[in-house]
Amino acid sequence: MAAAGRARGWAPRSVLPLLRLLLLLPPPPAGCATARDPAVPARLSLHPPYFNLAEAARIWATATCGEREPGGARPRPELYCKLVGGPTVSSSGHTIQGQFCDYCNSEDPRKAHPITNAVDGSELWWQSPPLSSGTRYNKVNVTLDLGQLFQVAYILIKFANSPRPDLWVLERSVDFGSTYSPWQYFAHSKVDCLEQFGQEANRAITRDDDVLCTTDYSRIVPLENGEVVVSLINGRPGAKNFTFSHTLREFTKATNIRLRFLRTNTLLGHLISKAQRDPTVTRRYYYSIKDISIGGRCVCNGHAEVCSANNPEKLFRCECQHHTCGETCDRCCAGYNQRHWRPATREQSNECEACNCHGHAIDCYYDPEVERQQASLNSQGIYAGGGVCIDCQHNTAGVNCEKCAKGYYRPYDVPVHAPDGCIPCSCHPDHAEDCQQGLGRCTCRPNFRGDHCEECAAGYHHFPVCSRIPVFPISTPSPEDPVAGDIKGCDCNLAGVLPEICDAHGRCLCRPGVGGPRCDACRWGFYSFPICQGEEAGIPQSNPSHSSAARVKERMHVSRTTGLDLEGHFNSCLSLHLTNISLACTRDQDFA
Ligand SMILES: [Ca+2]
Repeated sequence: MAAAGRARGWAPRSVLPLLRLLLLLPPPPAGCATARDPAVPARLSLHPPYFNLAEAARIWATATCGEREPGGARPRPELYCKLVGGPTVSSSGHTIQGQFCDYCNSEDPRKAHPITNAVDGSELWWQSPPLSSGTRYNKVNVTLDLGQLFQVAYILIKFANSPRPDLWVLERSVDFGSTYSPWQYFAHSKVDCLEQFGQEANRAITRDDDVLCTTDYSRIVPLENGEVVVSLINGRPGAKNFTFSHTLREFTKATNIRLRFLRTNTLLGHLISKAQRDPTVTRRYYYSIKDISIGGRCVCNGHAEVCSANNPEKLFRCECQHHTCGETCDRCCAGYNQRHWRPATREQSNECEACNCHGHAIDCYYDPEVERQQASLNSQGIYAGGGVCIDCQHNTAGVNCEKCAKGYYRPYDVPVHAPDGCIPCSCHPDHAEDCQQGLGRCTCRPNFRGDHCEECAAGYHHFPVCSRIPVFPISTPSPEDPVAGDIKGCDCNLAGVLPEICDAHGRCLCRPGVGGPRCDACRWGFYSFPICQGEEAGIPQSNPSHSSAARVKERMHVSRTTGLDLEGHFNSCLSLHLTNISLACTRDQDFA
């Protein structure tokens, strides 16, 4: 096996424009070196020029004539003969039974045929071991490692001093050589296409990723200097609209290209099985390649018109435009994710769009849900796109860093993009969680109230602690022994209680003159709830509207509800509480 890495960073050869014409490649995109014709509308997708990928590729072969393999028993120098007569150029070869023969020797520069000769652009060639060294040399692989992902438009292979192969497969890898898939099959006959590859020969292309089996390039003639041209774009349905055909764009991608030779061509191919043991015949059967050209370009997704290796890694890199980034311009640059990334097309540049973070963030990400909700403001001030600002600075927050962070507010007259627009809320952090935008009024915690949360909220006491006023069971007979799940607030009549309402045990704290468990009646000797004036303030006047019949009715009600004979007491009650008899005399303790 021979391997070689080649220097990168060279200029494309002048032969490529000719190849482009020859292969009817699409014209270079607008913005390239050629002057733009004003009559032709500018393409909105950008593409770097095609160049010969083979010149920068690493190449190796599984076997090379005159090169010793590890543990191999092949002779060196290794004798081979040509199918045709004399040498085409002056050589030190000699003639055996009318055949021109010579030796390969990797140790003699004049007789060496290393695989690097296949990509050197010169007349030197690579040559495989002849089948006289073993019929296993029917199967030889030549692999090119492109080093990165490229889009390949065509492959041109010039063969040297042997006919083109009889049976072989052109393969590609998009995962740096881990797996290979066929690009095109080559066979001498239609039967071989079917039997060897399961493909109908020379079928018309109907799909962008059709893998063809062609018999055009396996004929015995020319015996020397034959060529194979494979166009991977032209003739396919997507060729006229390459940027729109995802299938064709994918079909042309490769990181590695492999020529998997399976059978050499012979003058009498059907006799090879009989002749293969005859070294005088089989030393004429081998592969030779003078040069391989691979027309390809960087995959830049329509966002770059220059791809160069002018970087420390010496790898070809798209010089991305349209605010795109990444090796293949396959993502939007930081801060330009207002829209979802898309490749450029002939009609649309699909430029990445800046997010509107009001100068408070440098990066953003795209969220389709935010776009669906129209929650993101673009740089034109319109709710369009799905950019979400990342790491808002200057105490800002929100999808567009348009809000102030918690604990900060922006006064009404300060613009949203002002770097110091968000100022701290002037609220005690223990009393308030935040403050309102514009005015800065404090948003109090639940147990505080007031503009500056300077007092306890209803139901809380003891500023600045503002703890909750205790709550007590009312449905259990003993407030000191509450039942879990049966807790309610103090059950007091607020018209009759002191400001404290109730004590730590839930007992209502009645105002002077007021009595009862709920402080909802005047004590004995006081009247006019909730005023509950004292007796000494004067004997109330008889209420003339209160008829004797009504009094009897009320007296009977009191008797029923208390179960006591209160008639004597009731009369006294009536005499004192004529204005509010039902409140004053319906509670038993008032009569105790
Ligand atoms: Ca060469």
